Amino acid sequence: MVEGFRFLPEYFSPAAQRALVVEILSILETNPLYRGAMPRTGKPLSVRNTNLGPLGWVSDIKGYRYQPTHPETGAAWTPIPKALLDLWAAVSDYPHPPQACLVNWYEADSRLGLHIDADETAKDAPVVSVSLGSRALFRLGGLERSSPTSSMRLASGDVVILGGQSRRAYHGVDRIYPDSSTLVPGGGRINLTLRRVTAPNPV
Ligand code: MD6
Ligand code: FE
Repeated sequence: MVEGFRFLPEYFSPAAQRALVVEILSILETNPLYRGAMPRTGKPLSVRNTNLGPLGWVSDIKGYRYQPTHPETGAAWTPIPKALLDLWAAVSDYPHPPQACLVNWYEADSRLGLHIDADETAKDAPVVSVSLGSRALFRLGGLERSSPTSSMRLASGDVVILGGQSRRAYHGVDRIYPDSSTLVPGGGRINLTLRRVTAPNPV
Protein backbone atom coordinates (compact mmCIF):
# COMPACT_ATOMS: atom_id res chain seq x y z
CA MET A 1 0.00 0.00 0.00
CA VAL A 2 1.35 3.40 -1.00
CA GLU A 3 2.68 5.55 1.88
CA GLY A 4 0.37 8.24 3.27
CA PHE A 5 -2.95 6.53 2.53
CA ARG A 6 -5.33 6.47 5.49
CA PHE A 7 -8.72 4.80 5.82
CA LEU A 8 -10.97 5.85 8.73
CA PRO A 9 -14.05 3.59 8.54
CA GLU A 10 -17.30 4.92 10.02
CA TYR A 11 -15.69 8.24 10.97
CA PHE A 12 -19.14 9.83 10.85
CA SER A 13 -21.93 8.30 12.96
CA PRO A 14 -25.26 7.52 11.23
CA ALA A 15 -26.73 10.68 12.80
CA ALA A 16 -23.81 12.82 11.58
CA GLN A 17 -24.14 11.27 8.10
CA ARG A 18 -27.84 12.16 8.00
CA ALA A 19 -27.13 15.71 9.12
CA LEU A 20 -24.47 16.12 6.42
CA VAL A 21 -26.75 14.79 3.69
CA VAL A 22 -29.59 17.10 4.80
CA GLU A 23 -27.19 20.06 4.69
CA ILE A 24 -25.83 19.11 1.25
CA LEU A 25 -29.33 18.58 -0.21
CA SER A 26 -30.35 22.02 1.00
CA ILE A 27 -27.19 23.58 -0.47
CA LEU A 28 -27.88 21.93 -3.85
CA GLU A 29 -31.09 23.97 -4.19
CA THR A 30 -29.09 27.13 -4.84
CA ASN A 31 -25.69 25.62 -5.71
CA PRO A 32 -26.88 22.91 -8.10
CA LEU A 33 -25.23 19.79 -9.45
CA TYR A 34 -24.28 20.07 -13.10
CA ARG A 35 -22.62 17.76 -15.60
CA GLY A 36 -19.07 18.67 -16.57
CA ALA A 37 -17.27 17.39 -19.64
CA MET A 38 -13.90 15.89 -20.53
CA PRO A 39 -11.19 18.25 -21.75
CA ARG A 40 -10.67 18.23 -25.57
CA THR A 41 -13.40 15.70 -26.40
CA GLY A 42 -16.25 17.38 -24.50
CA LYS A 43 -17.57 13.92 -23.57
CA PRO A 44 -20.00 14.30 -20.61
CA LEU A 45 -18.69 13.12 -17.24
CA SER A 46 -20.38 10.07 -15.70
CA VAL A 47 -20.64 11.84 -12.33
CA ARG A 48 -22.47 15.13 -11.77
CA ASN A 49 -20.76 17.57 -9.44
CA THR A 50 -20.73 20.92 -7.75
CA ASN A 51 -18.38 22.59 -5.24
CA LEU A 52 -18.33 24.28 -1.85
CA GLY A 53 -15.84 26.87 -0.64
CA PRO A 54 -13.90 29.79 -2.16
CA LEU A 55 -12.71 27.70 -5.12
CA GLY A 56 -14.31 24.91 -7.13
CA TRP A 57 -12.90 22.29 -9.49
CA VAL A 58 -14.38 22.54 -12.97
CA SER A 59 -13.87 20.29 -16.00
CA ASP A 60 -15.03 21.27 -19.48
CA ILE A 61 -13.86 21.05 -23.07
CA LYS A 62 -11.19 23.70 -22.35
CA GLY A 63 -9.60 21.71 -19.51
CA TYR A 64 -9.50 21.29 -15.73
CA ARG A 65 -9.25 24.32 -13.47
CA TYR A 66 -10.29 25.90 -10.17
CA GLN A 67 -12.59 28.92 -10.28
CA PRO A 68 -14.52 30.99 -7.69
CA THR A 69 -17.95 30.72 -9.33
CA HIS A 70 -20.44 28.07 -10.46
CA PRO A 71 -20.16 27.61 -14.25
CA GLU A 72 -23.94 27.57 -14.77
CA THR A 73 -25.34 30.00 -12.19
CA GLY A 74 -22.32 32.35 -12.17
CA ALA A 75 -22.71 32.65 -8.37
CA ALA A 76 -19.96 32.16 -5.80
CA TRP A 77 -19.88 28.59 -4.49
CA THR A 78 -21.61 28.02 -1.11
CA PRO A 79 -19.24 27.92 1.90
CA ILE A 80 -17.91 24.59 3.18
CA PRO A 81 -20.11 23.27 6.05
CA LYS A 82 -18.64 23.40 9.55
CA ALA A 83 -18.68 19.61 10.02
CA LEU A 84 -16.31 19.32 7.04
CA LEU A 85 -14.01 22.13 8.21
CA ASP A 86 -13.87 20.35 11.58
CA LEU A 87 -12.99 17.08 9.83
CA TRP A 88 -10.13 18.77 7.94
CA ALA A 89 -8.81 20.35 11.15
CA ALA A 90 -8.92 16.96 12.90
CA VAL A 91 -7.33 14.74 10.27
CA SER A 92 -5.45 16.71 7.59
CA ASP A 93 -2.32 17.49 9.62
CA TYR A 94 -2.17 20.68 7.51
CA PRO A 95 -2.08 24.11 9.17
CA HIS A 96 -4.37 25.97 6.75
CA PRO A 97 -8.04 25.49 5.92
CA PRO A 98 -9.30 23.75 2.78
CA GLN A 99 -10.31 26.01 -0.11
CA ALA A 100 -12.45 23.61 -2.12
CA CYS A 101 -14.87 20.78 -1.47
CA LEU A 102 -15.78 18.90 -4.63
CA VAL A 103 -19.22 17.26 -4.38
CA ASN A 104 -19.46 14.22 -6.67
CA TRP A 105 -22.91 12.65 -7.10
CA TYR A 106 -23.00 9.01 -8.29
CA GLU A 107 -26.06 7.34 -9.80
CA ALA A 108 -26.40 3.56 -10.13
CA ASP A 109 -24.23 3.39 -13.25
CA SER A 110 -21.72 6.17 -12.49
CA ARG A 111 -17.98 5.48 -12.63
CA LEU A 112 -14.83 7.49 -12.08
CA GLY A 113 -11.85 6.44 -14.18
CA LEU A 114 -8.35 5.97 -12.76
CA HIS A 115 -6.86 9.45 -12.24
CA ILE A 116 -4.44 11.53 -10.17
CA ASP A 117 -5.58 14.69 -8.40
CA ALA A 118 -2.97 17.07 -9.80
CA ASP A 119 -4.71 20.42 -10.36
CA GLU A 120 -3.75 21.85 -6.96
CA THR A 121 -0.54 23.82 -6.40
CA ALA A 122 -0.50 23.13 -2.62
CA LYS A 123 1.22 19.80 -3.22
CA ASP A 124 1.98 19.11 0.44
CA ALA A 125 -1.67 19.21 1.53
CA PRO A 126 -3.64 15.96 1.56
CA VAL A 127 -7.02 15.36 -0.05
CA VAL A 128 -9.61 14.28 2.52
CA SER A 129 -12.62 12.33 1.20
CA VAL A 130 -16.01 11.52 2.76
CA SER A 131 -18.37 8.86 1.39
CA LEU A 132 -22.14 9.09 1.95
CA GLY A 133 -24.90 6.76 0.77
CA SER A 134 -24.39 3.66 -1.34
CA ARG A 135 -21.13 1.74 -1.15
CA ALA A 136 -18.45 2.14 -3.81
CA LEU A 137 -15.69 -0.09 -5.11
CA PHE A 138 -12.65 2.19 -4.77
CA ARG A 139 -9.40 1.28 -6.52
CA LEU A 140 -6.04 2.62 -5.32
CA GLY A 141 -2.86 2.21 -7.33
CA GLY A 142 0.56 3.79 -7.18
CA LEU A 143 2.50 6.61 -8.77
CA GLU A 144 2.35 5.15 -12.30
CA ARG A 145 -0.79 4.30 -14.22
CA SER A 146 0.67 0.79 -14.61
CA SER A 147 1.36 0.34 -10.85
CA PRO A 148 -0.45 -2.56 -9.18
CA THR A 149 -3.79 -1.61 -7.66
CA SER A 150 -5.89 -2.85 -4.78
CA SER A 151 -9.62 -2.44 -4.31
CA MET A 152 -11.72 -1.72 -1.26
CA ARG A 153 -15.34 -0.93 -0.54
CA LEU A 154 -16.09 2.52 0.80
CA ALA A 155 -19.27 2.74 2.87
CA SER A 156 -21.32 5.65 4.14
CA GLY A 157 -19.49 7.61 6.82
CA ASP A 158 -16.04 6.37 5.80
CA VAL A 159 -13.18 8.87 5.42
CA VAL A 160 -10.18 8.35 3.15
CA ILE A 161 -7.07 10.52 3.18
CA LEU A 162 -4.59 10.71 0.34
CA GLY A 163 -1.51 12.34 1.88
CA GLY A 164 2.23 11.90 1.55
CA GLN A 165 3.17 9.72 -1.43
CA SER A 166 -0.43 8.66 -1.94
CA ARG A 167 -1.38 12.26 -2.72
CA ARG A 168 -0.11 11.57 -6.26
CA ALA A 169 -1.33 7.98 -6.52
CA TYR A 170 -3.76 6.81 -9.19
CA HIS A 171 -7.24 5.99 -7.93
CA GLY A 172 -10.80 5.68 -9.19
CA VAL A 173 -14.26 4.26 -8.57
CA ASP A 174 -15.07 1.11 -10.58
CA ARG A 175 -18.70 0.87 -9.56
CA ILE A 176 -21.18 1.66 -6.90
CA TYR A 177 -23.57 -0.79 -5.22
CA PRO A 178 -26.87 1.01 -5.77
CA ASP A 179 -29.42 0.63 -3.00
CA SER A 180 -26.80 -0.54 -0.49
CA SER A 181 -27.94 2.54 1.46
CA THR A 182 -31.10 4.64 1.57
CA LEU A 183 -29.32 7.72 2.91
CA VAL A 184 -28.96 9.50 -0.44
CA PRO A 185 -32.17 9.96 -2.45
CA GLY A 186 -32.39 7.47 -5.33
CA GLY A 187 -29.95 5.09 -3.65
CA GLY A 188 -27.03 7.12 -4.95
CA ARG A 189 -23.70 8.04 -3.47
CA ILE A 190 -22.17 11.40 -2.58
CA ASN A 191 -18.40 11.78 -2.33
CA LEU A 192 -16.97 14.95 -0.84
CA THR A 193 -13.28 15.76 -1.35
CA LEU A 194 -11.70 18.56 0.67
CA ARG A 195 -8.66 20.23 -0.90
CA ARG A 196 -6.15 22.98 -0.34
CA VAL A 197 -5.66 24.45 -3.82
CA THR A 198 -3.06 27.22 -3.51
CA ALA A 199 0.01 27.19 -1.30
CA PRO A 200 -0.51 29.69 1.55
CA ASN A 201 1.50 32.93 1.54
CA PRO A 202 4.81 32.63 3.42
CA VAL A 203 4.65 34.24 6.86
C1 MD6 B 1 -14.70 8.87 -4.87
N1 MD6 B 1 -12.56 9.91 -4.86
O1 MD6 B 1 -14.47 8.29 -3.82
C2 MD6 B 1 -13.61 9.48 -5.68
N2 MD6 B 1 -9.56 11.81 -4.84
O2 MD6 B 1 -15.83 8.97 -5.33
C3 MD6 B 1 -11.48 10.53 -5.35
O3 MD6 B 1 -11.32 10.75 -6.53
C4 MD6 B 1 -10.47 10.97 -4.38
O4 MD6 B 1 -11.34 9.66 -2.60
C5 MD6 B 1 -8.59 12.24 -4.04
C6 MD6 B 1 -8.52 11.84 -2.73
C7 MD6 B 1 -9.44 10.98 -2.22
C8 MD6 B 1 -10.44 10.51 -3.05
FE1 FE C 1 -9.52 11.82 -6.98
